[in-house]
Amino acid sequence: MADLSSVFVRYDLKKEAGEKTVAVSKDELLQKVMTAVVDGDEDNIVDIVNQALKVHDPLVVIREGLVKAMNEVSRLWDEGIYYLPQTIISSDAMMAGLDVCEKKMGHSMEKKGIVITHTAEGDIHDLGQQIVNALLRANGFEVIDLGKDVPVDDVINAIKQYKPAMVTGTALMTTTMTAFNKIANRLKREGIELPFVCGGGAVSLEYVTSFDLGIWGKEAQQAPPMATDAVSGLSWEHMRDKYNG
Ligand code: B12
Repeated sequence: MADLSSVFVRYDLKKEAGEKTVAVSKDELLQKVMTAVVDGDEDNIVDIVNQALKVHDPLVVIREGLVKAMNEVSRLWDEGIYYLPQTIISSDAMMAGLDVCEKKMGHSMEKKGIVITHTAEGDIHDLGQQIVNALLRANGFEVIDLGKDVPVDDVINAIKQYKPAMVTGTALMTTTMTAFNKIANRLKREGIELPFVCGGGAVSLEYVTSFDLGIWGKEAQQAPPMATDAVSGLSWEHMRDKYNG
């Protein structure tokens, strides 16, 4: 009888195992989380994250485990070691881990205010947005998640419908980030002013501050304090001074 034991071995990863190095955490449990995401270990990520959550706060698991692991995946991609399949599997593992952390954080009963989040038209890179969603919800904000690849018109219509205190956008591609100044210009033309926090690998401080309403978000952790300021009535100009000044 033929030996089929190695039929599911992923030779692509096996071959590259020597070449990839996962960013090292001094904490064994966080290191396991990182390794599981980088290896795309979808079978075990939930258990591994649950183990880490016995010791660490969910925000620490997100920041020191999941986000660091995706930074490592980004590096592996940039260096040509990872291709689309490995990256997709790692992304899925990260999302599964994030889901566990989000459940553990729970949602506070009283909502502090509404924030609309979206990933730019034409862009399916939504991991940054998902992290932003989780952190905002954990901090008691009502998140209207418009999802990924959201047409400019849909963002404008949602802002008119829900009247949020703040809107966020995530873009990972130079071709898609241009949706942000279109949104900001449309809002200004229609007399709507609110802080529009834009983040994601493609966008820079220079780009986001080149149009009115725009505030650059470097790290997802900035989203809750920014939303707190927006709800308390801080204008987009003051927020820009505070966070991008
Ligand atoms: C993972 C990944 C994918 C995954 C996406 C899975 C998913 N669900 O998101 C998959 C495999 C599906 C994918 C597909 C593609 N990808 Co891709 N992908 C990446 C990769 C490796 C990592 C991106 C990532 O998720 N980083 C981790 C997240 C957490 O980072 P982030 O979103 O930037 O968020 C952080 C901050 O920016 C910030 N943040 C983000 N949003 C916000 C919002 C607020 C309010 C705040 C405060 C902060 C904030 O917080 C986060 C950290 O705390 C990058 C390479 C790289 N070096 O970045 C390429 C990359 C983005 N991809 C790229 C490309 C070209 C593609 C494809 C077109 C490939 C193809 N030929 O099909 C398609 C895209 C199709 C499309 N229409 O969108 C290019 C884009 C080039 C460019 N500059 O235009 C990159 C840069 C790779 C490269 N060097 O060429 N990709």
